Amino acid sequence: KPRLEFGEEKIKAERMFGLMDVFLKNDPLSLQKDILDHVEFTVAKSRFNFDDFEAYHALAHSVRDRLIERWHDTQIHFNRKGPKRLYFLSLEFLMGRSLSNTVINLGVRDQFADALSQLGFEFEVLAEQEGDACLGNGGLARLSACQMDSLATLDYPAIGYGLRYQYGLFRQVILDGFQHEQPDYWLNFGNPWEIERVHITYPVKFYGTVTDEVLNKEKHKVWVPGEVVEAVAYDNPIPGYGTRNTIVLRLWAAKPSDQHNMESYNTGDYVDAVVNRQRAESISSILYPDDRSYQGKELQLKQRYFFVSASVQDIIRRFKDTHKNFNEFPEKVALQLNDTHPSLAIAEVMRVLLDEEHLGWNRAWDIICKIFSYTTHTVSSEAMEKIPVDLMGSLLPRHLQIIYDINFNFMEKLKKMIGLDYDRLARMSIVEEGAVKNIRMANLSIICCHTVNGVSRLHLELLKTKVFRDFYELWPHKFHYKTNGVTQRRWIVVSNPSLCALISKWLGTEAWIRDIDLLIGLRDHATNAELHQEWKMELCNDLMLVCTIGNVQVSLNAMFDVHTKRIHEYKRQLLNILGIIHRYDSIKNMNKNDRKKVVPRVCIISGKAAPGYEIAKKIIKLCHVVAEKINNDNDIGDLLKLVFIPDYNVSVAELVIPGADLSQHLSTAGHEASGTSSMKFLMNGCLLLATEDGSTIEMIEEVGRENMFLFGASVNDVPALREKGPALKVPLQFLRVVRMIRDGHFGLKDYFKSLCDKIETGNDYFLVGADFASYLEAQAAADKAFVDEDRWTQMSILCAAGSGKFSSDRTIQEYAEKTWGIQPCRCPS
Ligand code: B1N
Repeated sequence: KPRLEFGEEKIKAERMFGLMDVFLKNDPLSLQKDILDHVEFTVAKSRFNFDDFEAYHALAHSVRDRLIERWHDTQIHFNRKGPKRLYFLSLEFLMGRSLSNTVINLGVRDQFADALSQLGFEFEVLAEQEGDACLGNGGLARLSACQMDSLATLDYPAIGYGLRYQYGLFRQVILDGFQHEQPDYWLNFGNPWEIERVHITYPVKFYGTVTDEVLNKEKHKVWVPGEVVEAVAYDNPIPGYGTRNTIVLRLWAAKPSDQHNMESYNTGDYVDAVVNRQRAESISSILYPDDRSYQGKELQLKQRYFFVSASVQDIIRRFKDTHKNFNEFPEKVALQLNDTHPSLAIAEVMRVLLDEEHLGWNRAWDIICKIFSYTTHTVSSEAMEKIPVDLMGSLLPRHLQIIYDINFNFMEKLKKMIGLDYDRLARMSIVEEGAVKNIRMANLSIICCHTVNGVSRLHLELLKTKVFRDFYELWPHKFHYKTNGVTQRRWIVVSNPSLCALISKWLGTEAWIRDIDLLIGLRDHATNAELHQEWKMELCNDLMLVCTIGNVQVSLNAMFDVHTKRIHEYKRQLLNILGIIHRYDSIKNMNKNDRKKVVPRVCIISGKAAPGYEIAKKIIKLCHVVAEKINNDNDIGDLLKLVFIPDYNVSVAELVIPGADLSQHLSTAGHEASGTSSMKFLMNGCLLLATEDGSTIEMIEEVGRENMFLFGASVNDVPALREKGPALKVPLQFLRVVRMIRDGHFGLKDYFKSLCDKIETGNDYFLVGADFASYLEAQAAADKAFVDEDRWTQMSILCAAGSGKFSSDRTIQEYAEKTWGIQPCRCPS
């Protein structure tokens, strides 16, 4: 509703509208003028003298103006229509760079590129100036980013909530082959993609006590906090592709609050008080590196509650702007918990409904059970989050009471349903008894959410039969899965423009960029010689990758074999390195003739190890010493190279994935909930060498077993193999390569001893030895297929053609229809 309507006000309003153009224009002259204006007035440099970095900032601001325009329109449209909204709560978002993605989604990439070239700048060069936004660890965080892109593109009324960490995921620096961590102070050079909302702030309370008060003759709990911190909103618009819809990712930053400790100003030292206030900012300062073992650190819990409280206040404020009665809350609000990290939101909404809105327990509980859904990304009970009761009681005393009450009610109900099976009751209780009492966040989430989703079909099977078996037996209807997906906009259109053009040419349309099912049309051309020719050229286009590798000389005819993901024992980078040592050793022992038959390989490994994860760090060092040996062995030449690319992040992935011929996904079966990098490789026509784990199982159905290189024990084999212990048979080749490391063939034999011990028969939890023979066979099959160019090209086309299921558009549509109950709400163009 326009504010200025009557009399003089109306005249003012007309004048304002008259002064505005309806939309910003995208012709070359308007774009150039915009960019130069931003050089002069935003970056504050003379338009006659600015460098690439300043040009990037001016460009980014011009793009951002267009983004804001659409975002405003979308908001107005949503407000007018009042649809049910999805609130997506995640502590991690791996957005990477924004510029290229944004201009492509806005449909102005070529216009900007033309405008810039007339000014003497190259778009791609300026795009390289942007740093990565690494506000997350790995798969889970990049998944959130892909899902935001799909939510916007599919016109869903959604808002993402997260934390604006001042330090993103640590930077990995390799010194003498060892990983070192450095802080990623990513905001140092300014962030043109965010809009600071100084007026959108909420107080967040911590510590203190809970008292009883009587209000209107009813007893109420009142939480008197010991500390208050302010949450300030930073909005990051997320544009959809092929739509005007632009949604927002709202990130919270902690600022000192004026409510904080006012007395200290009056009573004590002014300077100390100001310094203390400043400490508030530390709450949102750092992203915790994931080591899959939540340690119940106070600052981390504080961070999570800070995020949850600000988001919940924002959601309730938005609801109350247009609604008086909370009965309608479930019709307007869906809250999605990305793993248990934000699951305190359950207790927080309950607290607000009880203590601030005075709804009464039953009404509040009824609402809670209708609005929350939860996706777990975890496969083992050990990795489930627990918070020590003492910590929770001191930081969030009222929430602990509420969780106890929820648990009491649940236990009473459960006893009626299953009787006095105390073991089972203890397993299902939210409170874990023991030397240290803990709150089990997964149990809390399952009890309070209407839906629990796994991230692949196999993952759901594991949840039902193992991790959440007790709950599944109680409430089978709650458990579902939505196989993960990735956005083809980022992973083909942005990162592989030549493949994108090729696909559009052969499908005769660009519609697959919004409607991924069309990709299947490539199958019709899978044997077409002309397509083969063009596809082969595309596959050979590894130049960017070669540049990324840096100073290692490689042959362009080689197979580019890529293994990129977090370094973790279960992901078995060690299996890859042992395989490489075996290949090296075999080549060394070959005669001249046999050497001629060897398919040259460039093996690329990249990934970060959690700072405290010693074994993972040793794997990185092992990779370096092995590379050192092989790459400098003249006897080997171009036949085998090993390169470790430091500091793996979204931007590195965008370079590496399009250039890969083969990618490795080696998790011990039953350990990878889904895996998403495989989906990006598959879309790019890269062949997969993989175990039958997580989402790979569904890939087999989509592209056919014959188009993949599968190996290793299946999920059902794993327990029996482990049980064999020292009796487990491992191949001689395996013993030989481990011996080479033990004997110091690559140096540092003492340092690598513990690593070798870990895969010693009887000790080898992740079954590196047991899977070794089968791994080598799959590698040999890949070599054989690579030599037959036509066969390889056809396999590659069929992989891309069959990758449609793994678009996050499909995932999001399933969530929207089956879990969240939201409808598209498309802003008119
Ligand atoms: O989530 C991805 C899956 O594709 C992967 O298989 C899964 O390993 C990954 C604590 C996690 N699970 N758990 C995490 C991340 C950060 C943290 O602090 C745990 N990440 C996954 C997407 O579903």
